[in-house]
Amino acid sequence: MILLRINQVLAVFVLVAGVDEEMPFSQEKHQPVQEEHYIDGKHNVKYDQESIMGSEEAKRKLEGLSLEQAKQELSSIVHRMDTNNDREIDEEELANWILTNYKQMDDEEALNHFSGQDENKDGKLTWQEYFNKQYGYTSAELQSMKENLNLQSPDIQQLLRIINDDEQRFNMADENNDHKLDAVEYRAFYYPSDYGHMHELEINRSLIDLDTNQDGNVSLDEFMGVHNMEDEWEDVEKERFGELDKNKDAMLDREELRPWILPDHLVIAREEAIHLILSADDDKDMVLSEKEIVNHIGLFIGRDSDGNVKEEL
Ligand SMILES: *[C@@H]1O[C@H](CO)[C@@H](O)[C@H](O)[C@H]1NC(C)=O
Ligand SMILES: *[C@@H]1O[C@H](CO)[C@@H](O)[C@H](O)[C@H]1NC(C)=O
Ligand SMILES: [Ca+2]
Ligand SMILES: [Ca+2]
Repeated sequence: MILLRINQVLAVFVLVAGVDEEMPFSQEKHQPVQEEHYIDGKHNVKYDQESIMGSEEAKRKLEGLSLEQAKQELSSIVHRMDTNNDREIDEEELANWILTNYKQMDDEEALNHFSGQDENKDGKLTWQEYFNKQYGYTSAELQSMKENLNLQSPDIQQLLRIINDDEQRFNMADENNDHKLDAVEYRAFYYPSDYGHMHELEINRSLIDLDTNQDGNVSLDEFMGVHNMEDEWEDVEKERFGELDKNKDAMLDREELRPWILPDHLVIAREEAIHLILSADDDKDMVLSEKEIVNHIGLFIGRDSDGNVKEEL
Protein backbone atom coordinates (compact mmCIF):
# COMPACT_ATOMS: atom_id res chain seq x y z
CA MET A 1 0.00 0.00 0.00
CA ILE A 2 2.66 2.43 1.06
CA LEU A 3 5.02 1.33 -1.69
CA LEU A 4 2.40 2.00 -4.32
CA ARG A 5 2.25 5.57 -3.20
CA ILE A 6 5.94 6.38 -3.36
CA ASN A 7 5.64 8.14 -6.68
CA GLN A 8 2.79 10.22 -5.45
CA VAL A 9 4.80 11.10 -2.37
CA LEU A 10 7.73 12.20 -4.45
CA ALA A 11 5.45 14.30 -6.60
CA VAL A 12 4.13 15.98 -3.48
CA PHE A 13 7.63 16.42 -2.17
CA VAL A 14 8.73 18.16 -5.35
CA LEU A 15 5.73 20.40 -5.05
CA VAL A 16 6.55 21.17 -1.45
CA ALA A 17 10.18 21.87 -2.16
CA GLY A 18 9.71 23.86 -5.32
CA VAL A 19 6.49 25.80 -5.29
CA ASP A 20 6.33 28.67 -2.88
CA GLU A 21 2.86 29.76 -3.95
CA GLU A 22 1.54 26.49 -2.65
CA MET A 23 3.54 26.51 0.53
CA PRO A 24 4.33 29.94 1.89
CA PHE A 25 6.36 28.59 4.79
CA SER A 26 9.68 29.47 3.33
CA GLN A 27 9.57 32.67 5.29
CA GLU A 28 12.79 34.16 4.02
CA LYS A 29 11.09 34.40 0.63
CA HIS A 30 7.83 35.85 1.87
CA GLN A 31 7.55 39.27 0.21
CA PRO A 32 4.52 41.40 1.04
CA VAL A 33 3.86 42.35 -2.59
CA GLN A 34 3.87 39.76 -5.36
CA GLU A 35 4.79 42.34 -7.99
CA GLU A 36 8.46 43.12 -8.56
CA HIS A 37 9.26 46.78 -7.89
CA TYR A 38 11.75 46.91 -10.75
CA ILE A 39 11.63 44.70 -13.82
CA ASP A 40 14.88 44.72 -15.84
CA GLY A 41 15.76 47.99 -14.16
CA LYS A 42 12.45 49.56 -15.13
CA HIS A 43 10.18 50.93 -12.43
CA ASN A 44 6.98 48.89 -12.02
CA VAL A 45 4.29 51.22 -10.72
CA LYS A 46 1.99 48.29 -9.93
CA TYR A 47 4.16 47.56 -6.92
CA ASP A 48 3.40 51.02 -5.53
CA GLN A 49 -0.30 50.75 -6.30
CA GLU A 50 -0.54 47.40 -4.51
CA SER A 51 1.18 48.94 -1.49
CA ILE A 52 -1.31 51.81 -1.35
CA MET A 53 -4.50 49.93 -2.19
CA GLY A 54 -3.79 46.67 -0.38
CA SER A 55 -6.74 44.35 -0.16
CA GLU A 56 -8.73 43.03 -3.11
CA GLU A 57 -11.76 44.66 -1.58
CA ALA A 58 -10.09 48.08 -1.68
CA LYS A 59 -9.07 47.48 -5.28
CA ARG A 60 -12.59 46.46 -6.27
CA LYS A 61 -13.86 49.71 -4.84
CA LEU A 62 -11.80 51.59 -7.42
CA GLU A 63 -12.98 49.62 -10.42
CA GLY A 64 -15.13 51.50 -12.89
CA LEU A 65 -14.68 54.87 -11.21
CA SER A 66 -14.37 57.99 -13.33
CA LEU A 67 -11.21 60.01 -12.86
CA GLU A 68 -13.08 62.48 -10.63
CA GLN A 69 -14.48 59.68 -8.49
CA ALA A 70 -11.04 58.05 -8.29
CA LYS A 71 -9.55 61.35 -7.11
CA GLN A 72 -12.21 61.60 -4.44
CA GLU A 73 -11.52 58.06 -3.33
CA LEU A 74 -7.80 58.82 -3.18
CA SER A 75 -8.52 61.95 -1.10
CA SER A 76 -10.53 59.84 1.29
CA ILE A 77 -7.59 57.40 1.55
CA VAL A 78 -5.29 60.38 2.29
CA HIS A 79 -7.57 61.50 5.13
CA ARG A 80 -7.47 58.04 6.65
CA MET A 81 -3.67 57.97 6.36
CA ASP A 82 -3.35 61.31 8.14
CA THR A 83 -3.65 59.97 11.67
CA ASN A 84 -2.36 63.13 13.40
CA ASN A 85 -4.68 65.35 11.31
CA ASP A 86 -2.02 67.87 10.29
CA ARG A 87 -3.05 67.62 6.63
CA GLU A 88 0.35 66.28 5.64
CA ILE A 89 1.34 62.66 5.17
CA ASP A 90 4.71 61.98 6.73
CA GLU A 91 6.92 58.95 6.34
CA GLU A 92 5.56 57.24 9.46
CA GLU A 93 1.92 57.69 8.50
CA LEU A 94 2.57 56.38 5.01
CA ALA A 95 4.63 53.44 6.28
CA ASN A 96 1.92 52.48 8.79
CA TRP A 97 -0.71 52.62 6.09
CA ILE A 98 1.38 50.42 3.81
CA LEU A 99 2.18 47.96 6.59
CA THR A 100 -1.52 47.58 7.40
CA ASN A 101 -2.16 46.86 3.75
CA TYR A 102 0.58 44.24 3.60
CA LYS A 103 -0.95 42.45 6.57
CA GLN A 104 -4.42 42.63 5.04
CA MET A 105 -3.10 41.19 1.80
CA ASP A 106 -1.53 38.30 3.70
CA ASP A 107 -4.69 37.69 5.70
CA GLU A 108 -6.77 37.78 2.56
CA GLU A 109 -4.54 35.21 0.89
CA ALA A 110 -4.60 33.01 4.00
CA LEU A 111 -8.37 33.21 4.08
CA ASN A 112 -8.63 32.14 0.46
CA HIS A 113 -6.44 29.17 1.22
CA PHE A 114 -8.47 28.35 4.29
CA SER A 115 -11.66 28.15 2.25
CA GLY A 116 -9.95 25.75 -0.11
CA GLN A 117 -8.65 23.55 2.71
CA ASP A 118 -11.86 23.48 4.71
CA GLU A 119 -13.56 20.82 2.61
CA ASN A 120 -16.64 20.26 4.74
CA LYS A 121 -17.13 24.04 5.04
CA ASP A 122 -17.72 24.05 8.77
CA GLY A 123 -15.35 26.98 9.29
CA LYS A 124 -12.84 24.77 11.12
CA LEU A 125 -9.85 22.84 9.95
CA THR A 126 -8.64 19.78 11.83
CA TRP A 127 -5.06 18.59 11.47
CA GLN A 128 -6.31 15.45 9.67
CA GLU A 129 -8.37 17.51 7.28
CA TYR A 130 -5.34 19.67 6.56
CA PHE A 131 -2.73 17.03 5.94
CA ASN A 132 -5.05 14.70 4.03
CA LYS A 133 -5.69 17.52 1.63
CA GLN A 134 -2.14 18.90 1.56
CA TYR A 135 -0.21 15.63 1.37
CA GLY A 136 -2.73 13.02 0.27
CA TYR A 137 -2.30 10.61 3.21
CA THR A 138 -4.63 9.10 5.71
CA SER A 139 -3.68 9.21 9.39
CA ALA A 140 -2.97 5.47 9.33
CA GLU A 141 -0.52 5.83 6.45
CA LEU A 142 1.28 8.67 8.14
CA GLN A 143 1.50 6.69 11.35
CA SER A 144 2.92 3.70 9.53
CA MET A 145 5.60 5.81 7.82
CA LYS A 146 6.59 7.37 11.11
CA GLU A 147 6.95 3.95 12.74
CA ASN A 148 9.31 2.82 10.00
CA LEU A 149 11.16 6.11 9.84
CA ASN A 150 14.65 4.62 9.57
CA LEU A 151 13.62 2.41 6.66
CA GLN A 152 12.31 5.31 4.62
CA SER A 153 14.24 6.95 1.79
CA PRO A 154 15.84 10.34 2.47
CA ASP A 155 13.11 12.02 0.43
CA ILE A 156 10.37 10.47 2.54
CA GLN A 157 12.23 11.31 5.73
CA GLN A 158 12.47 14.89 4.55
CA LEU A 159 8.77 14.89 3.74
CA LEU A 160 7.99 13.57 7.22
CA ARG A 161 10.08 16.39 8.68
CA ILE A 162 8.05 18.91 6.70
CA ILE A 163 4.80 17.35 7.89
CA ASN A 164 6.10 17.37 11.43
CA ASP A 165 6.98 21.07 11.13
CA ASP A 166 3.51 21.72 9.81
CA GLU A 167 1.97 19.93 12.75
CA GLN A 168 3.97 21.96 15.26
CA ARG A 169 2.97 25.15 13.51
CA PHE A 170 -0.64 23.99 13.45
CA ASN A 171 -0.63 23.37 17.19
CA MET A 172 1.02 26.70 17.93
CA ALA A 173 -1.56 28.53 15.81
CA ASP A 174 -4.39 26.72 17.63
CA GLU A 175 -4.64 29.35 20.35
CA ASN A 176 -7.78 28.02 22.04
CA ASN A 177 -6.43 24.44 21.98
CA ASP A 178 -9.52 22.86 20.47
CA HIS A 179 -7.36 20.96 17.93
CA LYS A 180 -8.96 22.88 15.09
CA LEU A 181 -8.02 26.08 13.32
CA ASP A 182 -10.71 28.58 12.57
CA ALA A 183 -10.15 31.18 9.86
CA VAL A 184 -8.56 33.65 12.30
CA GLU A 185 -6.18 31.09 13.77
CA TYR A 186 -5.31 29.86 10.30
CA ARG A 187 -3.86 33.25 9.34
CA ALA A 188 -1.03 32.73 11.83
CA PHE A 189 -0.50 29.17 10.58
CA TYR A 190 -0.23 30.41 7.01
CA TYR A 191 1.94 33.49 7.55
CA PRO A 192 3.59 32.98 10.94
CA SER A 193 5.95 35.91 10.45
CA ASP A 194 2.95 38.28 10.73
CA TYR A 195 2.06 36.95 14.19
CA GLY A 196 4.30 37.36 17.21
CA HIS A 197 3.08 34.25 19.01
CA MET A 198 4.49 32.14 16.17
CA HIS A 199 7.96 33.68 16.06
CA GLU A 200 9.87 31.57 18.58
CA LEU A 201 8.68 28.37 16.96
CA GLU A 202 9.73 29.65 13.53
CA ILE A 203 13.19 30.49 14.82
CA ASN A 204 13.51 27.07 16.49
CA ARG A 205 12.43 25.35 13.33
CA SER A 206 14.93 27.25 11.17
CA LEU A 207 17.69 26.62 13.70
CA ILE A 208 17.11 22.87 13.44
CA ASP A 209 17.66 23.12 9.69
CA LEU A 210 20.58 25.52 9.86
CA ASP A 211 22.52 24.48 12.92
CA THR A 212 23.62 21.10 11.67
CA ASN A 213 26.12 20.43 14.48
CA GLN A 214 23.56 21.55 17.06
CA ASP A 215 25.87 23.84 19.01
CA GLY A 216 23.29 26.61 19.17
CA ASN A 217 25.07 28.91 16.71
CA VAL A 218 25.14 28.99 12.93
CA SER A 219 28.55 29.18 11.28
CA LEU A 220 29.18 30.49 7.77
CA ASP A 221 29.51 26.91 6.48
CA GLU A 222 26.21 25.94 8.05
CA PHE A 223 24.58 29.08 6.69
CA MET A 224 25.84 28.38 3.17
CA GLY A 225 25.10 24.67 3.45
CA VAL A 226 21.34 24.89 3.35
CA HIS A 227 21.26 26.87 0.16
CA ASN A 228 22.97 24.64 -2.35
CA MET A 229 23.41 27.73 -4.41
CA GLU A 230 25.07 28.63 -7.64
CA ASP A 231 28.47 30.29 -7.44
CA GLU A 232 27.20 33.74 -8.33
CA TRP A 233 25.00 33.72 -5.22
CA GLU A 234 27.77 32.65 -2.90
CA ASP A 235 29.23 36.12 -2.50
CA VAL A 236 25.80 37.61 -1.92
CA GLU A 237 25.08 35.08 0.82
CA LYS A 238 28.49 35.58 2.40
CA GLU A 239 27.84 39.29 2.49
CA ARG A 240 24.43 38.67 4.03
CA PHE A 241 26.02 36.50 6.71
CA GLY A 242 28.43 39.34 7.48
CA GLU A 243 25.58 41.83 7.80
CA LEU A 244 23.61 39.57 10.11
CA ASP A 245 26.65 38.86 12.28
CA LYS A 246 26.34 42.02 14.37
CA ASN A 247 29.00 41.16 16.96
CA LYS A 248 31.41 39.86 14.29
CA ASP A 249 32.22 36.58 15.99
CA ALA A 250 31.73 34.64 12.74
CA MET A 251 28.69 32.91 14.25
CA LEU A 252 25.00 33.73 14.01
CA ASP A 253 23.07 33.26 17.21
CA ARG A 254 19.33 33.13 17.61
CA GLU A 255 18.85 36.89 17.83
CA GLU A 256 21.15 37.62 14.91
CA LEU A 257 19.18 35.16 12.78
CA ARG A 258 15.83 36.66 13.74
CA PRO A 259 15.65 39.34 10.99
CA TRP A 260 16.62 36.77 8.38
CA ILE A 261 14.07 34.17 9.49
CA LEU A 262 11.34 36.72 10.16
CA PRO A 263 11.66 39.51 7.62
CA ASP A 264 10.23 42.68 9.07
CA HIS A 265 7.62 44.07 6.71
CA LEU A 266 7.81 47.40 8.49
CA VAL A 267 11.31 47.85 7.05
CA ILE A 268 9.94 47.16 3.56
CA ALA A 269 6.96 49.46 4.21
CA ARG A 270 9.32 52.25 5.31
CA GLU A 271 11.42 51.88 2.18
CA GLU A 272 8.27 52.06 0.09
CA ALA A 273 7.04 55.13 1.99
CA ILE A 274 10.33 56.93 1.34
CA HIS A 275 10.23 55.90 -2.31
CA LEU A 276 6.70 57.33 -2.68
CA ILE A 277 7.57 60.55 -0.88
CA LEU A 278 10.62 61.10 -3.07
CA SER A 279 8.49 60.40 -6.16
CA ALA A 280 5.60 62.75 -5.37
CA ASP A 281 7.01 65.46 -3.11
CA ASP A 282 6.75 68.35 -5.57
CA ASP A 283 7.65 71.08 -3.05
CA LYS A 284 10.48 69.02 -1.52
CA ASP A 285 9.47 69.37 2.13
CA MET A 286 9.67 65.60 2.71
CA VAL A 287 5.96 65.28 3.50
CA LEU A 288 3.09 64.79 1.07
CA SER A 289 0.06 67.05 0.92
CA GLU A 290 -3.27 65.79 -0.37
CA LYS A 291 -2.67 67.85 -3.50
CA GLU A 292 0.71 66.23 -4.14
CA ILE A 293 -0.76 62.77 -3.75
CA VAL A 294 -3.79 63.43 -5.96
CA ASN A 295 -1.53 65.03 -8.59
CA HIS A 296 0.35 61.73 -8.71
CA ILE A 297 -2.76 59.58 -8.84
CA GLY A 298 -1.12 57.33 -11.47
CA LEU A 299 1.57 56.39 -9.01
CA PHE A 300 -0.73 55.84 -6.03
CA ILE A 301 -3.77 54.09 -7.46
CA GLY A 302 -2.95 53.69 -11.11
CA ARG A 303 -5.19 55.96 -13.14
CA ASP A 304 -4.14 58.18 -15.97
CA SER A 305 -5.94 61.33 -17.06
CA ASP A 306 -8.45 59.26 -19.04
CA GLY A 307 -9.42 57.36 -15.93
CA ASN A 308 -7.77 54.15 -17.13
CA VAL A 309 -5.51 51.97 -15.09
CA LYS A 310 -2.02 53.00 -16.02
CA GLU A 311 0.50 50.22 -16.48
CA GLU A 312 3.71 52.20 -16.39
CA LEU A 313 4.76 55.57 -15.19
C1 LIG B 1 12.40 27.07 21.25
O1 LIG B 1 13.61 26.49 21.67
C2 LIG B 1 13.96 26.83 22.99
C3 LIG B 1 15.37 26.34 23.24
O2 LIG B 1 15.53 25.05 22.76
C4 LIG B 1 12.93 26.23 23.94
O3 LIG B 1 13.24 26.54 25.27
C5 LIG B 1 11.55 26.81 23.58
O4 LIG B 1 10.56 26.19 24.35
C6 LIG B 1 11.25 26.58 22.12
N1 LIG B 1 10.05 27.34 21.82
C7 LIG B 1 9.10 26.88 21.01
C8 LIG B 1 7.90 27.72 20.84
O5 LIG B 1 9.19 25.80 20.45
C1 LIG C 1 27.08 31.09 20.50
O1 LIG C 1 28.15 32.00 20.32
C2 LIG C 1 28.23 32.96 21.34
C3 LIG C 1 29.29 33.93 20.93
O2 LIG C 1 30.48 33.27 20.54
C4 LIG C 1 28.56 32.29 22.66
O3 LIG C 1 28.60 33.24 23.68
C5 LIG C 1 27.44 31.28 22.94
O4 LIG C 1 27.76 30.57 24.10
C6 LIG C 1 27.25 30.34 21.78
N1 LIG C 1 26.09 29.57 22.05
C7 LIG C 1 26.14 28.29 22.15
C8 LIG C 1 24.86 27.62 22.48
O5 LIG C 1 27.18 27.65 21.99
CA1 LIG D 1 -8.71 26.48 17.56
CA1 LIG E 1 5.58 67.96 0.12
